[in-house]
Amino acid sequence: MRPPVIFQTTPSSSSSDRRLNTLAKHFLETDSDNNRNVMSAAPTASHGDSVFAHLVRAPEDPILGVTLAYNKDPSPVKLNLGVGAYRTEEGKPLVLNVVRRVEQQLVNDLARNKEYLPITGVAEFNKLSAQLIFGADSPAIREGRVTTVQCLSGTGSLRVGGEFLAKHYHQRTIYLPQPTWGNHPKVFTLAGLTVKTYRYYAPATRGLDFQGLIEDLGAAPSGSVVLLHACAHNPTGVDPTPEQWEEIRKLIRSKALLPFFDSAYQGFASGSLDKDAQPVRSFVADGGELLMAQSYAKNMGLYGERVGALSIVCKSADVASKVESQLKLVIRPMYSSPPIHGATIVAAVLKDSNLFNEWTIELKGMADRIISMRQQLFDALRARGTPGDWSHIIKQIGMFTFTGLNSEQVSFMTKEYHIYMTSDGRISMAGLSAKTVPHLADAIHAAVTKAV
Ligand code: KET
Repeated sequence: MRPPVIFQTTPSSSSSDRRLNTLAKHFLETDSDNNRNVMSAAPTASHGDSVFAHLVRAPEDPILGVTLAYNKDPSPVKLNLGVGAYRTEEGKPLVLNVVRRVEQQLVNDLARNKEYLPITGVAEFNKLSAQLIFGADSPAIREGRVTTVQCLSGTGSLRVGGEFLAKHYHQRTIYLPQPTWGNHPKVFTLAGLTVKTYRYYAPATRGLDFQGLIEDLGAAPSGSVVLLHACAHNPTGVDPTPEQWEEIRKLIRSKALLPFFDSAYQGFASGSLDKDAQPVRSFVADGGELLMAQSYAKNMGLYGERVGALSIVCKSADVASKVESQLKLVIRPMYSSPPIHGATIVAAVLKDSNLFNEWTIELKGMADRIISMRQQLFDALRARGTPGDWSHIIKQIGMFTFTGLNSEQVSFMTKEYHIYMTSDGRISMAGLSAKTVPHLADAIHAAVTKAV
């Protein structure tokens, strides 16, 4: 007699049928020695301790965790100045008009599909992104010496670049400015690089420690990688002057250090995309090599779409194409290929001169609103006679003010005023509005005059 069939699997049966069949067989198989069900002996059994029971709870992210704490606060006056994300005067997230319009066009275009992108992403997006940062007339692009791959926003671009360097570059040490964006050390350490720091910020002047920077980069072993914020340094809001950039460039080139630019705020420092790209372009113009991580999170408001690009400028087109072939080997096992939606939006905006102009106007509007918040906060503190020199609020640039408030003062402001910011005293100016400036000024005044 034939054995009973549990689930009949025919060539046309669905994959769920096949899975059920396999599962059923597992249940019926018994351990012939002691007649126990084999599954009950497995470490993932439904009873007993979790195989993850030994885990300790990890702390929240120092930046993104601020938003979580803010969300839990029921106070009507609460204010989130933590994460660097633009808000309108009404305190609402902003989707740019130009983005909305392009999205409508994309939805209506029935010729579009959702096939996998190539490993390197949307080709047009890559070409236009390189032009945006290096300049449309960049000789490096013309000569085919630049390879650009679409990545998961700025963070993903940094990570892919870091992994590529750890695999293929002879010097595995990367120097980060002190302080820097809190995620940098983690990204590069996990990519396989050794992280060291160079002096950047002078707390006494709340400005650049240019001497310290030159000394530290001067003492770095030849070939070391140096991370540079392309503009609007996070968290300090302090950038080198054009003359200082020139000295930094000469030092980096004379010591054969390898620059790795992080450009998360192009257009947010001065309001001009070209002006903010100037330091980077001078490094490309000297013919040397570099890495560039670009993000469209802030300047096109595409935070959650995760749109960015990694470019590597090489000495020759031949090297650039080999570099690209190796970047594909980094990306494929990491996430296979990037998402299609955000990069298609960016490409549409960058390639059409009308949409591009509209974008630059909206971008300038965001940058100008932040600048006006700086002035309003400065004036409000002056009006209150708050002790201390607050001129750095108007001198610093980009999305953030590095207030100089210490972590006790920050916790005081959170507890008493429901104002949320990172514990290093950084506030996102983009989260402020004319309506909320007085509340923040009151809180800072109280923190400075009353807190420990
Ligand atoms: N670089 C810098 C300097 C930076 O400030 C950010 C984000 C990124 C890269 C990455 O952005 P992405 O969204 O991956 O394109 N900074 C803000 C948000 C965050 O921490 O994730 C912030 O500092 O608030």
